[in-house]
Amino acid sequence: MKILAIAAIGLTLGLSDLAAAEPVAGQAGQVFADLALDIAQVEVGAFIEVPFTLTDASGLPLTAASVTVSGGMAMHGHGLPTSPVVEDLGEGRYVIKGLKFSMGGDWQLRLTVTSGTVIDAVDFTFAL
Ligand SMILES: [Cu+2]
Repeated sequence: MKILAIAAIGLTLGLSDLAAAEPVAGQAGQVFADLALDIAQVEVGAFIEVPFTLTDASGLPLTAASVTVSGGMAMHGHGLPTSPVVEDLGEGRYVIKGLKFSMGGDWQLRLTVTSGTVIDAVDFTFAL
């Protein structure tokens, strides 16, 4: 019985972890982006790096994609305070560098992804 209880707890934790790391579909449904950290939990004013993976509509890693980062606070009428860049780590893995959110409130972040014939934009909205 003890082992079953532990297994049940493990399953619960596993499911909630999966929910937090749910890939987000692009507007065109061609690209799915999975951020490795919860950007709603980052520190305001701190430079952060955000590793992420890209997969295509078949669930395969989207390699050698060109990715640009944009965003801002629509309610405040301003964009991002910095100009983040994306580095390609290979095998569908990438990292956003130089990203910072300068204040608390509602933010939008967009990854614009181009790879061959694939063009898509993945949007994230969150509050800090
Ligand atoms: Cu603002």
